[in-house]
Amino acid sequence: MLTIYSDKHRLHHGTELKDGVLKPCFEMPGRADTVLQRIRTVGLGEVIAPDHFDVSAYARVHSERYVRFLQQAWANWQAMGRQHDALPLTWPVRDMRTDIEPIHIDGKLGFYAMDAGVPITAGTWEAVSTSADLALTGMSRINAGANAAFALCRPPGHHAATEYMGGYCYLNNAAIAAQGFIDRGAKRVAVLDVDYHHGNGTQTIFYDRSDVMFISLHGDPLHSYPYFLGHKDEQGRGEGLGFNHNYPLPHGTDWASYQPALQAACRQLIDYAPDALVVSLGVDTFKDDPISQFRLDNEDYLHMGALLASVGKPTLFVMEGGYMVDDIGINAVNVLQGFEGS
Ligand code: SP5
Ligand code: ZN
Repeated sequence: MLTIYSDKHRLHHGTELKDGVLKPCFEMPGRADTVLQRIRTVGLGEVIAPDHFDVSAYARVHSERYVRFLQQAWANWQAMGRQHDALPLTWPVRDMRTDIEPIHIDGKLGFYAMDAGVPITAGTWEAVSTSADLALTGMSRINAGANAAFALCRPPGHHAATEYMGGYCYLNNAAIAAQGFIDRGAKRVAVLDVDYHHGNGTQTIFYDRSDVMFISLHGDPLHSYPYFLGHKDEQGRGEGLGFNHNYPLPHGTDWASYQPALQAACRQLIDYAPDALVVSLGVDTFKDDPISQFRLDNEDYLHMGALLASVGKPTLFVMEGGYMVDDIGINAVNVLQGFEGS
């Protein structure tokens, strides 16, 4: 399988607020390095650099003012004489105004964030825009006839919505790629999100649409981040009603209880018959993941890949989460090898 990769991801590694303390993000450069190393070890296939895309491709699913904010945030922050990572500290909760963008950088950061897990550093824009370009390059290769591709994205994207970042995510790589397929003539595209965390950003972006189906398997938001979205009764709205499917699963879910949900999701994908499938591939469902609560084991990811192949559609894999760095390469590449039937 073709992999799209860039070492620009190393330009981004920040600090997050966790358990009341500022700590280095679990979302760290070693994650992508380990996956790339595994790809080379097993000889998965060619590894190519991304093409460059214009920011207008990102603005197909994000607002222009949000993309501008991401581009300029570090400069705005530095202009205040600040050297450390930029983090938000005030959020527009219920009954506050979201129609007027604040001018002060502290206002902007809260306005465009859902949490304090999205530090902005000097290299963040270059890393996140390159990450989106990886997904767009994979999309473009599949559009040109490839059966599958793996965008080794870092930072991840599925928590980012039209106008906000969150959960280590800035630009929604999977959503940008799904929209790319539509813009190149696809009638229907499906996004299947197997990251441990609900893909709130992707769901929100496509919630009113029937041309992009979104399906997510994840830790029940009653107990797991992102807490405020991902319940079973979220089925889409208007035109999009019936084109959003959530499978919230309990703590301790292992392959025996995960497999039937994934099987059901695959049946929905087959019925929908998309022109292309985008898989938001998070492997934080692993039993030893430091921030998640499922119990999948290394070899379960081979079965996951085989099930995804049974959908029988051109498939773009987009890397999302997975924080047990020692196993992230084995688990992610097992999905890809399972998909290819090896
Ligand atoms: C892309 C992705 O996987 N983002 C995940 C962001 C999660 N951020 C908040 C995690 C809070 C987890 N707290 C659980 C503590 C367990 N000891
Ligand atoms: Zn996750």
